[in-house]
Amino acid sequence: MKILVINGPNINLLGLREPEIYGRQDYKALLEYIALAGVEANVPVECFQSNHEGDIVDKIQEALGKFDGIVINPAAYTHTSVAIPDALKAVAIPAVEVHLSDISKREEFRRHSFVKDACINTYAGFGFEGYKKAILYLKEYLEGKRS
Ligand code: CA2
Repeated sequence: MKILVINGPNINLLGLREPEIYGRQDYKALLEYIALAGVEANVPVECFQSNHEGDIVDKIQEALGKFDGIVINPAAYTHTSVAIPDALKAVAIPAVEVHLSDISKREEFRRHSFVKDACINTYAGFGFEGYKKAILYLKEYLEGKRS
């Protein structure tokens, strides 16, 4: 079992501004947190970040046959992209959506996710912990312990 974690635009700038929304920790700390979550869950995890929608679509397509599950924080593309959920549906790799902030309680334009329908679950508003929850959820799902 192998899980791919995808982070979208500007997540690489975490910690620079808006700590009240995204926390004080930077992207390097997020990568370390996710790596530890993978070790604790005993699941190999690979991380990918891009500021480009097409690169994220390419990565999802390339995941076919290589990864069993995808954790994705599409960042701003959550609210604009049709290509990313289309790619997730096309490869049919079980995916869990993650957001650091609770997008349901933010500006109107952030409340809708185009990606949600292509995912088996969503964690929003748990900060870094959302990624761990997503990895554990996917692990149980892939082991057949969740439907
Ligand atoms: O809450 C989340 O995880 C988001 O996906 C984060 C995105 C935002 O566009 C989504 O609506 C919700 C933004 C990620 C990074 O934003 C930064 C803002 C200031 C400084 C550094 C990064």
